[in-house]
Amino acid sequence: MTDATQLAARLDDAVRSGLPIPQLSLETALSLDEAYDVQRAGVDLRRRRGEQVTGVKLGFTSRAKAEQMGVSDVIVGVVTDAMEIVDGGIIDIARGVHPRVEPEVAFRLGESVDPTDPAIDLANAVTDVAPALEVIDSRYRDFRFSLADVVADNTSASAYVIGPWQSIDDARATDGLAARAVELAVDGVTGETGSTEAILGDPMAALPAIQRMAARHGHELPAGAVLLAGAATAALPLQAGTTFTATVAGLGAASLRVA
Ligand code: OOG
Repeated sequence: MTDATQLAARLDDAVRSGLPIPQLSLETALSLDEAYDVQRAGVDLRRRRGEQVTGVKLGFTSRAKAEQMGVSDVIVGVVTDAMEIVDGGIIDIARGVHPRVEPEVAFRLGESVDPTDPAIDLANAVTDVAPALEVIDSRYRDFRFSLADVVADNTSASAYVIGPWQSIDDARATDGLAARAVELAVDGVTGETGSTEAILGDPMAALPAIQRMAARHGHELPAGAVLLAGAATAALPLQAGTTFTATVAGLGAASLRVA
């Protein structure tokens, strides 16, 4: 068993037990590339359990998020069908270690893309856009980590909800996607507010970033893949018995009930 497989198994145990582990970087010097190897080994474990990869997510695209977590580089992670919750669906709070939720913008690919092909512009393959919620749940104690730690931990990916899809062309024709108001509400009361501008200045800017990261770290971008562009505000802790709703002006809303 390689180190990456062993480290991935420790993170996977934390996902399944709900018990946090110490940061890997406290014991093991992990380069960023090695951290992506651990992430890949963790995704392989999920695949062997029958999970199917549904897409990729970008992290730390927002300055508020980066400041909240004390980390600054953009990172990429993988989402699977086991993480998907239908819009308005229920998440069991007992499933996580210390889950938090954040409002996002999601894209969907109409065709498969080879991210390593420099002639390809990922934006041209995107057909739809939607408001989304992402549940992040660091497997590390106190939600504290280095950049390598969080990459190894599949960028804290835990669950996601996609709101109504609409055509990217229609959405962009009316004012583009930048500078749209974003709200994260808890039981209908405003919790966090922000703007899609927080996502790299414009969520469209997440696409070349995803392409570059996917090419570098070997993530696939098949037709139908969901691309989560990153959070537009700081994250809020999930609380049992509450409903979280992310609203993106002009795109609509996505919601999640916590049981
Ligand atoms: C890492 C994941 C951050 C985002 O949208 O910035 C992320 C974390 O904060 O645990 O998904």
